[in-house]
Amino acid sequence: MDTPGGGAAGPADRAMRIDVVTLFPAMVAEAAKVGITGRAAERGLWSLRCWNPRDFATDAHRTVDDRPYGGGPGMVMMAAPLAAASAAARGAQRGDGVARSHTIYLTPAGRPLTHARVVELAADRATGLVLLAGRYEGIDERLVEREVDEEIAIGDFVVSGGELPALMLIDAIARQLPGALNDAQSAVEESFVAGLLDCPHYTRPEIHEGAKVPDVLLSGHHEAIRRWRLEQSLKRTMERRPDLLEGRALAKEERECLARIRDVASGNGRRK
Ligand code: 9WO
Repeated sequence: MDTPGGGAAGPADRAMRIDVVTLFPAMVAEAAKVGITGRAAERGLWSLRCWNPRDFATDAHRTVDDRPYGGGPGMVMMAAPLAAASAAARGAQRGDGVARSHTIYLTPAGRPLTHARVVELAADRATGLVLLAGRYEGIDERLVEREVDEEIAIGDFVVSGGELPALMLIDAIARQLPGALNDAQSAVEESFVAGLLDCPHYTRPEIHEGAKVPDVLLSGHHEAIRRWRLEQSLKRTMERRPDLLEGRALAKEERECLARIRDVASGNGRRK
């Protein structure tokens, strides 16, 4: 299924090409048209094509799955239709001027995805990505051995298919493409990239169900607001993801802020 992306792009700012092998191409194509990924495609930053292994099945019933050797529940995706669909994707990437292809299988057994890996994948726009989205109980291992360059897990959980993990990977990559984000969205990105969780956000009305917006955010005092937001990010990160702080180089202001937060948390909070 063709999902035309954006306009032409030169070598330096060429559009990133991503193909998805999936039994549900419409699910992937429609979801990718929404929000930041859709806007990035319209801006010519990336383009999507989907390939359905069922279109490459050779029998009259367009069979793509079969019972597992060795017995057991469920069905396994057959190697041949997947291999033919992957080859078609790679061939189309070559035909469209993509220098090389990198095939990624989305599976809980893969290497956990990190921001660093997303940045690497987004930076190499000369390499087309072919994302394999499995269904049923999995795919024939011989396909994995022969065709897959990298296995990626989005998290330690199992969902019904690889399509949603593939869409999460696409979304994370699209956000890294120059021109994809506006200033506000970049700010959200920056906070995670800075290694901190985001601060709390508030909008109108000032009182919702009796709960007020923090006074500092209404003060118009930009430096006080900046400090409050940094403090809140550090506090949340310390409480929810202390691992993000381990080994992270802290600026002097961040160190002092964390010390104050820890003092308050341990009950030694000195009034200013
Ligand atoms: C399922 C599974 C369960 C335990 C350990 C390893 C596993 N691999 C798979 C698998 O590859 N399943 C196929 C793809 C078929 C069933 C749907 N699939 C899937 C991929 N479910 N969940 C994912 C997934 C992918 C990336 N990150 C998290 C979950």
